[in-house]
Amino acid sequence: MHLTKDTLRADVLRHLTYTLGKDAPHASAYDWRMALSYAVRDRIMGPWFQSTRRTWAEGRKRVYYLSMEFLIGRLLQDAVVNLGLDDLAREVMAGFGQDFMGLVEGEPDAALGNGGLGRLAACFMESMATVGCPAYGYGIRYEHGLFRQRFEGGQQVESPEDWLTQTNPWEFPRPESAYTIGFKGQIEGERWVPGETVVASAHDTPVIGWQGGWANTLRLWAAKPTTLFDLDRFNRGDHTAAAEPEALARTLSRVLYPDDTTYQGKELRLKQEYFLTSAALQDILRRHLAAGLSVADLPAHVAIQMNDTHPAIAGPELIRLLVDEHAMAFDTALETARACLGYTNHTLLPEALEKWPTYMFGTVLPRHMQIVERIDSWHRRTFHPPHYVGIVKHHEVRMGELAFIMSHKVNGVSALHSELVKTSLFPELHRTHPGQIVNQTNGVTPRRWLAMANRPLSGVITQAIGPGWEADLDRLKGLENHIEDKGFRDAFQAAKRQNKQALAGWIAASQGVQISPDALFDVQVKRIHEYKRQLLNILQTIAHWHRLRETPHASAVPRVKIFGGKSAPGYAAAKEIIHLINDVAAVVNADAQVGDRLKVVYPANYNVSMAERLIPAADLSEQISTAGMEASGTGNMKFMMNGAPTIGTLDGANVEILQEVGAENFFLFGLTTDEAIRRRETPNQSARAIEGSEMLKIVLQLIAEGRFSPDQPDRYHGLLHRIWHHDHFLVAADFDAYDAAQARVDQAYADPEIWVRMAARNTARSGFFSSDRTIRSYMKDIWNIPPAL
Ligand code: 26W
Repeated sequence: MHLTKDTLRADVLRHLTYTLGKDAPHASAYDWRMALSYAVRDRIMGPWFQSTRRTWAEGRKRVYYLSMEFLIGRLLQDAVVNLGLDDLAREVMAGFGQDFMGLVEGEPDAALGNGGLGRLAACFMESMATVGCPAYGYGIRYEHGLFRQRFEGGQQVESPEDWLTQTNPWEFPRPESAYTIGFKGQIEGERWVPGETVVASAHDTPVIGWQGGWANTLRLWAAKPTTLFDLDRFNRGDHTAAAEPEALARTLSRVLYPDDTTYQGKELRLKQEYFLTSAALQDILRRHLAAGLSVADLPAHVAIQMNDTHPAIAGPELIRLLVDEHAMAFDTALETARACLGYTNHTLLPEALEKWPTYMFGTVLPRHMQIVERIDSWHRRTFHPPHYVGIVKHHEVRMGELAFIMSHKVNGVSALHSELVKTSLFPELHRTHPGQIVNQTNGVTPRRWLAMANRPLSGVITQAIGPGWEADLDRLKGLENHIEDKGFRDAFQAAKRQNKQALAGWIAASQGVQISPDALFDVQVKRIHEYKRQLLNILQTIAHWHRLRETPHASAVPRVKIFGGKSAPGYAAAKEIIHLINDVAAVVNADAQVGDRLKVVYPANYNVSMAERLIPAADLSEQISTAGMEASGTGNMKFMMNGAPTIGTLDGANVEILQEVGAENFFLFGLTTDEAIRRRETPNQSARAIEGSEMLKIVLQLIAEGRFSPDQPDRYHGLLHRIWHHDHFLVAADFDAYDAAQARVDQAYADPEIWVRMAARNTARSGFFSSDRTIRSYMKDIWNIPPAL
């Protein structure tokens, strides 16, 4: 991958001229970014073709990662960093009078996901390319990704996102790879005659690994009509009706469902899930057969991973294709499918578990309904589970049970979560299929989240332990030997300070709030959800504010509370929390008495790019979910890598973070999973907790009086009533412990020599949380694929 400045320069100019049709003196920043993107993209073609050739020449088994979400973010800088073109690209673009980072920031995020599950899929794609795991990601090419968020009067307002209004330089349309997808209709004999059809048309994006050693394909499907246009109707003057088939088909890939963790039984969603899954499976079979292999050999060559239950129709669909189109016997088809399929569970929340009314499922997918019933009876006959266990129950098709039964391995995403999958989500199926549930603790890609997002710290790391840690993250352990070296500690601190200064500049410019880089940057960024307890954080912020006002002259560690995250549009309780955070921010930030000692900022429209700014500048990572409710968390790992200690509960992967980093470098508080379950059963548990906490009483009183909503003093009375009387998420029960943990944070931060050691130890001990480790573990335990690199 040796590339001189002159070649890259010439390539950028060539694309500007011949691909974009622009003369340099008239080129806009957009044109320059596109030209650079194409020039960089050219460098991916070599490894991409090479990887594909090797996979087929060596008859390698491939993984197919089926996901309704891929939360990718921007790709230009990622490609540049992975190809090692970072310095070159800066220099070349500067030569054209263009600021490289300015161009990078012009790229719209590919926001084809809601949160953790979608971002995990994107990290996995990058890691599969880095470790040399032959893989295809399959998803939907949503025209509109996750909605844009803005605040009006402190409240969330959504508007459509439209990343595709600009040309997407990273994708290749593949109109020749198209499949017909059927819905509804009848069964005639054993044959399904769909009543509606659409075409799934492929768009490929290459995914390049570290140092360009391997590249895989992300294949996203766009829905197209089978018949383009009703010409007869058009000629008769009925112009709107003429376009109907097109409009109908397009709705399928029009928009990403913005519901994170609340499931709604909408027919369009079921159709989207089947659209993705059927297109992917037809493509997998076509490729397998084109290589001259037989359908019976499928499990030796193909591993299919279902990212949650969203593509769980893959079980019945693969059986349908094998039985109806390849004349395989039903039981053989079922065993073949099971040998290929794996299912990852990402949530225990009952409201997130997909269940389809049998009438809807049977109407949209009549053949699959028959197959599901046969799978259920095969399962009963073969394994004799307890009589009440089944896929179809109470007139619903339960996708969790379907995915479980149709897979050879089921996995949770952290050690704690995987145990809870065994004991509380699928206890009977676990007893019926011992050993089928395994753990695969999540990870994140250190290329995007450290090498790319945090250049200052990456430089310090390379200076200390040499290059190459980016693809061998356990090597960060070597930083431990430098922690007692004052020069290293100063450099570590200086890198953090540089990131904080950059963030302060961005916040001043975008939010109009001045924050001091001397303050402790305390960051909670993630979807807004009651179980993640942003409410606990803002209540403690109020307590802190109150104390500062009571003791105006006491020396205190200055803090900036930073929030980021979107609520599902229909999630009223989450939207109320957003409103409260913004209301508190307005009061606190205008309080001259408190001044720089406390600021609250909540920039709107948190996304992958914003995470890349915020996380490297964070001093403290807020991971404060109610124990037993966060499957893993992956933001927690990104903060740790970037040298921000965690304040958190024993939940999800926090447990493993604590284990790796040690209790001295983690601010632990709160009830455990078992204690939380018992506490909820205690009568009046929240009222008792409030009565027992002087500070919490004051905080709730301030809100009740309308101190943060003077224009509408009773604005939060509903919210307060819920804290007093329900409080399922145990905000009151954990308040004092959280407040005390925050005091320990202040104490530690007050001594920079203590703090920098803690921060550096977090980075040094974060190697386990590389998604390379996660992917190698899936390859070994679930996919049975050896690495090609
Ligand atoms: C059907 C509605 C729906 C949509 C999305 C239900 C559930 C989901 C996802 C499972 C929610 C999700 O993103 N889960 C998160 O997955 C991450 C990656 O494993 C974990 O780190 C998070 O803890 C988990 O909340």
